[in-house]
Amino acid sequence: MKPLSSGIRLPLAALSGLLAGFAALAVAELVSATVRPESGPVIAVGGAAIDSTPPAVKDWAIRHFGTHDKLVLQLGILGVLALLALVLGVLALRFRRTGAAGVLLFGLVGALAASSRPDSVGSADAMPSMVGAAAGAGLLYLLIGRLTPGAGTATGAAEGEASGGPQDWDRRGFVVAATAAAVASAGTGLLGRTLNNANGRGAVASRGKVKLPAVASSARPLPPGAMLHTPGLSPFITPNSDFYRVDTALVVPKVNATTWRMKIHGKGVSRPVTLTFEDLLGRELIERDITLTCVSNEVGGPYVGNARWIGVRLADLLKEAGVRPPSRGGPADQLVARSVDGMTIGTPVEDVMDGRDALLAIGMNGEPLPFAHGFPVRMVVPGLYGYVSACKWVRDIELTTFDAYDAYWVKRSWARKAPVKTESRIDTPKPSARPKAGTVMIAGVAWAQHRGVDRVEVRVDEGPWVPADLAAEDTADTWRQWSLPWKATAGEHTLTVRATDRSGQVQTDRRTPTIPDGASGRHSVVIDVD
Ligand SMILES: Nc1nc2c(c(=O)[nH]1)N[C@H]1C(S)=C(S)[C@@H](COP(=O)(O)O)O[C@H]1N2
Ligand SMILES: [Mo]
Repeated sequence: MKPLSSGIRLPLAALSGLLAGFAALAVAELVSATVRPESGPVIAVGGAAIDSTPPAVKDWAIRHFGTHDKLVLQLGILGVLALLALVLGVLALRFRRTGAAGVLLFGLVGALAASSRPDSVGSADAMPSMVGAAAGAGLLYLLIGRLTPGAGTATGAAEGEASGGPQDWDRRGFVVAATAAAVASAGTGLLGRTLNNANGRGAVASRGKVKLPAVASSARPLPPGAMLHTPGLSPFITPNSDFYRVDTALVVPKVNATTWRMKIHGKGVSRPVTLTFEDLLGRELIERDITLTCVSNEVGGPYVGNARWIGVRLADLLKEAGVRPPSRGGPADQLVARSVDGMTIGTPVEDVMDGRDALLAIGMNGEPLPFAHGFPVRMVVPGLYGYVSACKWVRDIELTTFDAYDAYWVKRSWARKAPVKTESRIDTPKPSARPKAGTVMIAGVAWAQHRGVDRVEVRVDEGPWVPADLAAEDTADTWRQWSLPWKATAGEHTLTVRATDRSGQVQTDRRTPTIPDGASGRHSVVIDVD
């Protein structure tokens, strides 16, 4: 065997590694279409990476990549895989079997990740990675064979010699095999993608068929003056397309509403129920405006939105199931919602049953829930951060206790209970804006869900707190817009806002990080007036 450094064989071996990796992923994609899209190795490893990321890093990633964090993660995994594939290819040139075995080993990692995901359907989830890795390993073994003397066909070697000087490898054989492998992999991968997409089409069709019934209780008509229209200010109702999205799902679950079922069971449930989507549509529906906020939202951050939700009162369903809140002697103080993608979200039973509009929501701003926001059914509970209240793609509700069970984020050092903190945000002017001296509109939103916002004040530099004009309140569960015309003078200025909620609490200036129960502090914007 020749030393590794011999000319072109080295980069060709690396290329073989890449092709083997590509083939493995393509075959895995195709096999995953017969299992479920989430069982593919990249998604499974990505999901495992998300779940085992330290909370601080995850919080950082959410903030810095926003909703793109998942794309970044997938690209990162693909980048690492490509590097590993290059290395395995080079290794295989020297140790052909070992290189191929290396590909199998990575398949095993993918298989283990896939079959240990919380939403795993069992050993079938291991198939895409295993079959894919077997294909990749076989291909690598074959391609390296063309590069290794003695392994190529005699004619191939002879042709190589005849056409281009001394050569001890099967050039034509390699080119043919490599090209065929690349084409076949691309075709296989595409077919897998297409089948995976087709699998989601049933769910898409089921959503298209949903007609939201008339509601028994409409949202309060907006009082006059509830909406301000200052340029640059967040709209009072956040359109679905602009609504923030925070979840751990690498692939948005496509749940078919016609086969969706949800169970309510557990401690203190005397009459367990199983609900279909039809059942929900046939029940009394209410429509409510509720502002949702993420615990990962930094002071001044974007992870807050206000929507008009339609759903059934969760408390009614619980009562029918025989559930009593702890204050009335019920044995369960925690309601754990489970989603189709294995998320668990724990909510205080007391909060859900204390008369607030805790919803099992099916509609958002006049349409069925978008897939990204939990179609067909999600929870929405006014006053609590999303991670302790707003389970999307919910499929199971279990009554238990906080002592007996820690939900997903609690296991990762977030707080068990997390009411939304009183916060306010300056939407305009933007940081580093350069408005002209004269009247400048300062405007933004303030929220203290389920308590209500009573006052918003703005301060310029170290000046006095000046009350802002508050838009009329929709409900205590919604945010309020505010604005303040300001006679801006030239120079650099710091604008700061603070809200006061109905319990009299002034938004604190004490800065705390998002972990464990939400950021606190006041939002400031530094601008330069010309
Ligand atoms: N299944 C599932 N539900 C979930 C989450 C999730 O990761 N998976 N994230 C929660 C968090 S942290 C928040 S803030 C809200 C966000 O809801 P949205 O994406 O519709 O804005 O969903 C909650 N429900
Ligand atoms: Mo969140």
